[in-house]
Amino acid sequence: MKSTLFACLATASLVSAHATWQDLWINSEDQAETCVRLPVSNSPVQDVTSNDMRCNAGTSAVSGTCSVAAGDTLTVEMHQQDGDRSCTTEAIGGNHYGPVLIYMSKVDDATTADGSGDWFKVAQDTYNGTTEGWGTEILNANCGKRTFTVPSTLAAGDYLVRSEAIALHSAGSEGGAQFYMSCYQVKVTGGGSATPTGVKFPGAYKASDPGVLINIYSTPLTYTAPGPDVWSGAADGATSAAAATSTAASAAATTAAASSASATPVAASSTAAQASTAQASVAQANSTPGSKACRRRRRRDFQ
Ligand SMILES: [Cu+2]
Repeated sequence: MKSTLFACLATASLVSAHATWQDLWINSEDQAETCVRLPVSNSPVQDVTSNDMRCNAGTSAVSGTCSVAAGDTLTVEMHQQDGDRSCTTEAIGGNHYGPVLIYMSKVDDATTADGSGDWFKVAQDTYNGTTEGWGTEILNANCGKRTFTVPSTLAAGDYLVRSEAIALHSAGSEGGAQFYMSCYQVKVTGGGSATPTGVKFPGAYKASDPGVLINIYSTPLTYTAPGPDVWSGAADGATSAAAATSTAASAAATTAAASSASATPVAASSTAAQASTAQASVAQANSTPGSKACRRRRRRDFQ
């Protein structure tokens, strides 16, 4: 017990909270901030009816667009402070538990688009009831990085990529959920003819959605992420089926997850690999001394 308490206190002293999606990788190539609409602060959006739900508050289009081939991977990267990409600092503060979701929206010109079009979901890490692991914990275990595959059948053209983390530590009352998102400007090359339909921001989420208004400290906990399902044409569209991995696959994924804590993101080449990597990362996050035991104790300590 004594060591658990110590671990909790040690963790608490490191927690500082808010964060910003700020970097992008194309496959294993670091684009840093060249095509992100960088939020003006690391504070969250909390009004789901606001236009700020599209690409964060006070952001505007930038000149850079990152080019990626359909079927290749993008990695979005979050950190607490702009420019601090250290893997020794949690990507998003320790008690900011919640899902990580990634959307795309086809636009005429990524350097001018306002985000008012249709958004479809291409990836998400929500909550794993078996390991009691959240998407934000997977993110922290991977140095703020989340890799996803640009759907190979997607029509070529300009897109906005919207990465989002939702912190639910204070979501037990309406308006308490914290939304952290950034838009990246990309141009997809190759691909097919798919133009998935989607949802609008604002509009996709309601303050009363079960994935937005929720006491995450209640047990047993089940969780349904807000917004649509992951588009079936996306590599992540079958994540739940792929989650049942063999011991061998999990062991391999653990190695991959461990290496992803360094500078190069994991280039998941298949749905199964990505899902098992996520599983391994959750296990890794939850193996931190006292992490699960601390969670309930920490819950009122931070905003
Ligand atoms: Cu916060």
